[in-house]
Amino acid sequence: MYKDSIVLLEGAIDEIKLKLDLIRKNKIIKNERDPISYITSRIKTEESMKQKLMRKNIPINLDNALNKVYDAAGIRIICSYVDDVFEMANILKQYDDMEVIKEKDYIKNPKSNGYRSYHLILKVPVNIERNVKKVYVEVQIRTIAMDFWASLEHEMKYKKNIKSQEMIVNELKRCADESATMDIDMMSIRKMIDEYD
Ligand code: 0O2
Repeated sequence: MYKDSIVLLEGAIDEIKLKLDLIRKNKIIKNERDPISYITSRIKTEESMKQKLMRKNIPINLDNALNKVYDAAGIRIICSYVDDVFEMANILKQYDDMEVIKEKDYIKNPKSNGYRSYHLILKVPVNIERNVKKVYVEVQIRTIAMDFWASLEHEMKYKKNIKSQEMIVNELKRCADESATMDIDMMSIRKMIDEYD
């Protein structure tokens, strides 16, 4: 469906990665802590895009894949601490050349299943020769613990006929809440340690 647009989608991801790389280098030069633990990125598979368009009752075509849903290109920024997540979101929102299309704070407002993450949809200019195209990128910013949880919960979605589904859903919710408490505790401990030279 969007094979010919891969270069644009990858270009948009690279634009954000370059910005993130500079932020990290600048922090290191200033002897500040690197807020990012690691970064992953992906172009959504055509199959997954078709499923998403169908789920949202949107006709399956290239224009809709690139402009009606916003996550053909996606970046995940994994931070150690919750305050780093908000710092990264604020930094990314301040660039003049990227437009913030949508913002969802699933940390302050977790989903009922326990999902936590900060989502930004950015519109990123990509220069190819003399053409500038604006490309949507979904940026998910979360802690290591939130990412660990989301990966496990995501696995459940691919399994059919899970017999103890209700129990697993409840256990996942419990883990999400416990790890959210741990995230806050770890951040508080880090802040206490930070007060010493
Ligand atoms: P995949 O396979 O990860 O690509 P909307 O803004 O509601 O119109 P959307 O895109 O459904 O559209 O918004 P939302 O809720 O911000 O979700 C976008 C992505 O966040 C999802 O993409 C997931 O990657 C992640 N996500 C959201 N909710 C959950 C959740 O409950 N569990 C997990 N593990 N991930 C979640 P996709 O396309 O659904 O999936």
